[in-house]
Amino acid sequence: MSDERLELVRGDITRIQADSIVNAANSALSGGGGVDGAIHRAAGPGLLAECRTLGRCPPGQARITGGHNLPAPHVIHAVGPVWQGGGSGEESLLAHCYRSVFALMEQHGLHTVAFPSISTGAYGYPIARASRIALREIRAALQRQPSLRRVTVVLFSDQDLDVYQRTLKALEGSEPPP
Ligand code: AR6
Repeated sequence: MSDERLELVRGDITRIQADSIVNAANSALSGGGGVDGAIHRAAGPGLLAECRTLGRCPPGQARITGGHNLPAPHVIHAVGPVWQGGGSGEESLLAHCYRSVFALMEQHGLHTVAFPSISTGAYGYPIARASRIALREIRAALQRQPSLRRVTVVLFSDQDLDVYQRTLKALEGSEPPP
C-alpha cells in the first residue's frame, strides 16, 4: 500500500523546509564532503561548533543539533556504515541509522524530515540495496509513528531517484492485499 506521507524527490537537501533534515555524517561529526559538506556550508560555522560539543557518534546511531542558517530548524546527524562487501553487519547498521533518526524525532516532537541516501556516496553502499533498507525502515516508521506527517527522501541525481522509485514500487507491490 502506498502512503502519501512518503515522497521521493530529486534536489538539494539543504534547501528543504522541514522540521529536520538528516545529515550523512562521519563518527567524528567533524563535517566532510558530499551531503555533509553541503549541510555544513549552508548551516554556517555554528553547526560545527555545536557538533564539537557532542563527542563521537558510532555507526548506526544519530545525534540532533540545531539547523543554524538552514531553513530546517534541526539537523539529525546519522552515521551510516562503510560498505565492506555486505558481510560486516552493514545492513543492520544502516537500518539502525534510520531507526535512530525516527526515535530522535519522537523524543523531540518533530513531524517532518528529509533524508539523503545515507552511505551510498563516499561510504560505497550499493544504492539498490541501500534503497531497500531505507524505504523498508521509513515505511515501518510511518506505520508505527502516527505523529510523522511527512518523510521526504531527497536524491541528488535522476538516476538515484529512479532507483528509489523502482524500489518503492516493488515494496508496495509485494504487500499482501488488505
Ligand atoms: N542533497 C542531497 N543529497 C546529496 C547532496 C545534497 N546537497 N550532496 C550529496 N548528496 P555522501 P555517505 C548525496 O558521500 O556515503 C562525508 O564526507 C550523494 O550523491 O554524502 O554516507 C561524511 O563526512 C549520495 O547519494 O555520504 C562521511 O565521511 C548521498 O548524498 C562520508 O562522506 C550520500 O553520499 C559519509 O558517506
